[in-house]
Amino acid sequence: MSEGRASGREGHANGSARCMWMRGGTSKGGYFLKSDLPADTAQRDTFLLSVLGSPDPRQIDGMGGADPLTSKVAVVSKSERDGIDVDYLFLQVFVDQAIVTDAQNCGNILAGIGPFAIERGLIPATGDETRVAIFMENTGQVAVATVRTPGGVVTYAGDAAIDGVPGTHAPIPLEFRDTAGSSCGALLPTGNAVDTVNGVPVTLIDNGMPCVVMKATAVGITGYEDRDTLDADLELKAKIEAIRLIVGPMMNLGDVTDKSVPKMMLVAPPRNGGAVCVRSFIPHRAHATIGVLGAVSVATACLIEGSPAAQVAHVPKGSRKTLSVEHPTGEMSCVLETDASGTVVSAALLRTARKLMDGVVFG
Ligand code: NQM
Repeated sequence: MSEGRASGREGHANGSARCMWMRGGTSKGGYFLKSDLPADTAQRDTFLLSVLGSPDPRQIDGMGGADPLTSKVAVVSKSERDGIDVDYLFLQVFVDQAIVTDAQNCGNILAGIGPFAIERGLIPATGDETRVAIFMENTGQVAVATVRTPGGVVTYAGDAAIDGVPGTHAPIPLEFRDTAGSSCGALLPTGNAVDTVNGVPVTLIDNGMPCVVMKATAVGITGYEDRDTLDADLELKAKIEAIRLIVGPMMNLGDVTDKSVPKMMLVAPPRNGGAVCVRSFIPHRAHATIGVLGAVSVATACLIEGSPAAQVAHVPKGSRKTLSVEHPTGEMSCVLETDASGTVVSAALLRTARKLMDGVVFG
């Protein structure tokens, strides 16, 4: 075991490990070097559940924020792959169940990976900006993050604002390529632009995140509700969970009862000059904003003729389109690049991140 690896020391049953706590985009979680965590997956997960304080709706005995968006973990290592700087495994630690899953990616936590990798010395800073090529182990795809490193040091301060986070911070542009079919094997795993499930027309799509996109009105809401209203709507939640369980196998995800995918995306016409308005469930709680790759997948659905999203969206013309995805606390702009056939070939978004704590965490 290396220094800092979960080691059972200091009277904590599950040990301790070196860790950085960071906000990545509109999420927050623990960032670990892979070498600082137990190599055995079961031991690692027991440690992480204990660190976050799960299972417990308040996560009172751990670092988690009693919300799936703040109960997240990044495991990072130097990459052996050609042209890649670091490997990133995302783990979602459930709040009120003893589940740690790698079945999804996370583009928000991804925003902290570049700064973390530089701070931990996995890669050198290369000037005022450092481009970090990140292999996303969950889905086998690559993202490139650009980190501000004036004088060879990571800075988190800057003038970029993202909705859902107060204040301004250093911009961290993220670029994705070839994210289609990340977990489902194909952009449209059923081969259809629209399937009808329990009488609701849906698009089953995966452009980096498996998503079920439907009109909000098709499940009885406007699509402009706030997070608390959505979370209190148990009838709505039951309706969309029933759909989710049916489409899991259709999307090649198998039984999704204990999985955090697919995400449920309820779309409506934009209200603030954007391309589309979305309320998302991830999958059992409403999202405060929207996931990064979730937004990419919904924006992509807006380009699919005849889909529920296309029916409500205002899509700009041109092969390089900026789609502003409106969410409960603002918007997220996705820049989509399409080829001659109209297929999305790359996506870019702006995020920020901030180091909150660097030290040793106890399980
Ligand atoms: O879709 C939450 C988040 C996410 C995921 C979730 C994400 C993404 O906002 O890339 O960022 O969908 O569970 O952190």
